[in-house]
Amino acid sequence: MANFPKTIHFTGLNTPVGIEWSARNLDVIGDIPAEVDGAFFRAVPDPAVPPMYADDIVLSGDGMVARFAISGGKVDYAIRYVETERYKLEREARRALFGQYRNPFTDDPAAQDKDRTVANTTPVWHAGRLFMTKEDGLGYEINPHTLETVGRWDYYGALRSQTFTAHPRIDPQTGEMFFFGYEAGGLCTKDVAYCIADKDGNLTSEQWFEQPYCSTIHDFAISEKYAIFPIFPTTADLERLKAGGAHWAHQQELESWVGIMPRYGKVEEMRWFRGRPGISAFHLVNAFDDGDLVHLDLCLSDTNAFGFMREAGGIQRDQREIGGGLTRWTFDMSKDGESYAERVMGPPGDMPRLRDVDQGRPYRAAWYMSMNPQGGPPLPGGPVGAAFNAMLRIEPGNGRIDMMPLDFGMAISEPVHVPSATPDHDGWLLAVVDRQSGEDMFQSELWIVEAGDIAKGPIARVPMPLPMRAQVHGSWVSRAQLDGARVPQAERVA
Ligand code: V55
Ligand code: FE
Repeated sequence: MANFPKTIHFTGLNTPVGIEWSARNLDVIGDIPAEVDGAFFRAVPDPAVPPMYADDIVLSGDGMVARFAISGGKVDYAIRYVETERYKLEREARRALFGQYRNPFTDDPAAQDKDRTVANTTPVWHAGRLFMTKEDGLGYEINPHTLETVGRWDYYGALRSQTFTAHPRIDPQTGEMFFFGYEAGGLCTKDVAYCIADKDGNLTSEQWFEQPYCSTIHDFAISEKYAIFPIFPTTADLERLKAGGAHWAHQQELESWVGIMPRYGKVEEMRWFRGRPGISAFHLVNAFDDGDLVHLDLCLSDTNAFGFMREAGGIQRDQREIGGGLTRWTFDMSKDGESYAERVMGPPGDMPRLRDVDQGRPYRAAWYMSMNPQGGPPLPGGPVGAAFNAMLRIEPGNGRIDMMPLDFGMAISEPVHVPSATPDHDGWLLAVVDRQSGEDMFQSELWIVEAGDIAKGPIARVPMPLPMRAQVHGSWVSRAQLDGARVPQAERVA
């Protein structure tokens, strides 16, 4: 990797791998329960060519889609590049044509007006299709059996938004996918498209509204009645981009907002609640209705978790000095006004997971990643540069918190949740765990953990034969869902 910069974004756990590979029948230590039957898809940013600028970041890495296929206690693995327009152009040129993160004004002329997205954030399964998504562009459909790229997904030309979130929400009862795109009308616009796709994958609704300022809306939430859009003061500016500057700058003094509208309503019905200045959250756990109240649980921090977004806003703060916690916001929809209640429920952390059936509903337990107080300094790596080394399970109803701590020199990436058919059984969590084994050497393993008893550690482990670059998000797709996969159709071209 001699041609990559020697920064946190390209060394340690973030060392580029760039190998498309597969392996069958990986070694399994312990027993994988028979109910764990399906595929764990992972989104892994991994730059295929060295970056144009030495200060490039993990978030710019070309998306790779990986799959652990698990059945009968056996595990196969495969990983391939998402063949975005950008990936194909740069592969052909054998060098970077696209410049800074989300700044087209820094691109090579050969990249002009081309699709800049790297589809590297979340594998999304809906209505029999798999998409690789990133919030700056449309998703790319992936053949879930071969991991080949089918093409850019725009709902048969129906979607007007230029972007598609990496965090759509699927209602477990209706099968509908609720999603949005921000900067929907183009670079640095305040336009947000709020959309619904029905259970068959057809776009049934797309409405646009303006957010208070152009912020990075990374995630949103649905309850049974509402769609909820959090607006945090990390903002984009076209003049800054034209001058070659950063897409995002965090503004510590600027107020935050939450927009709430009936999920089947009109965007004109949006109610705006005003929040504290400077706060930030990338991921929301869940939202649910409780009479006239709406509860929103989120991984809140007192500033932006990404160093490059803080620095662009002139904020000097060490990663370890960021405050925050798992937080519940409660909105009383029967009252007028802009205020809401706030209560801290758990330690700081991120990458929350929920059972699919609990989406938008009251829930018994959620899981998220955090820091082990006894785990020593975090391993450098992952998108923010410091990897998590503990998993937490929280029961918001009674405040109970359990931990699966990892030892010194270990890191965990976001798990997926696998449900069990047994009533009251929490199911399982599957996550990749990395262990430092030498200077710039890491051993990765897939861990299978009982979701109701995380403190006892993994019940099965799958050591990986090759290094693996840090993942962003993952998704579990059951055997039944895989069996219902649509065969990619030939008429759709990239
Ligand atoms: C995030 C990740 C991204 C991105 C913007 O985790 C935000 C947050 C992997 O890419 O482009
Ligand atoms: Fe995310």
